Amino acid sequence: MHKLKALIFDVDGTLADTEGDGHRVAFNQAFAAAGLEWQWSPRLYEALLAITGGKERIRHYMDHYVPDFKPGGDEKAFIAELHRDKTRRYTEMLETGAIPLRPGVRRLLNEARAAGLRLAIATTTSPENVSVLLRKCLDPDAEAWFDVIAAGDIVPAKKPAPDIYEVALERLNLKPEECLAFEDSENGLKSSSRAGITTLVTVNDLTHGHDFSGARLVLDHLGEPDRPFKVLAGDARGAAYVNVELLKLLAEEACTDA
Ligand code: XBP
Ligand code: MG
Repeated sequence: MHKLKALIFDVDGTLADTEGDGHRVAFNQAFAAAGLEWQWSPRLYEALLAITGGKERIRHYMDHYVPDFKPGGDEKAFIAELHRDKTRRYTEMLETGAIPLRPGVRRLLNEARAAGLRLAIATTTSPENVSVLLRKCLDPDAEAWFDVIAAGDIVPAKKPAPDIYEVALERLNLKPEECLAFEDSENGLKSSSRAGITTLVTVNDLTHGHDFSGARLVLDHLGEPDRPFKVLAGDARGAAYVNVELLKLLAEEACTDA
């Protein structure tokens, strides 16, 4: 018998393709506004995504790509201020023009709610980014659909550490085997797997080359009745799109395997 009680979603790259045309652009705008000549090209950004967390990513860039650069004052405060401006620009971008949700996301969230499954978020990005994305891209009331939104700096160690998923489990008051996680990246999959949660991956243009061994199912997207997913790894049990029935089967299968 399956024990599935909750679905825990990553945000960036999983709910919507927010990285390339969203976060990356906001970082570059913040750099320009601060008078810095830094430009993160799509190609460079793809490499920088290996470092999760915007502040952590800026620090990594400074250490490895512009090692001679020294900010006037305290480095931590400099990065924090730069990142604050990036967050302001990113949220403003979403307020004025929503980024579309990935295929199947809205449908699956609605079906899961109707079936009595609880919803949660476990993400590296800042909480204000999650709020505006849910509000503008999903539904004005969408924040209330999620019992738990675990985001950003509430954990000192970001993905691939399991901490953010562990916080989500603790706040849901559920065991890992009672949940399924949805991720799009290797760091995300490592994080959810280390927390003991069975994970379904939907890849995107920035992550399709990642190592997803350990995922229960790897798909190109969640699919819709008129837009079937492609199975990249795992057994989709003959399904053409992800629905609650398939998720219950996956959860049951994971319990039997354990
Ligand atoms: C998302 C991230 C974040 C975003 C930017 O990873 O790594 O850093 O790129 O957001 P995941 P912030 O999808 O695995 O949670 O600048 O707010 O950190
Ligand atoms: Mg992600």
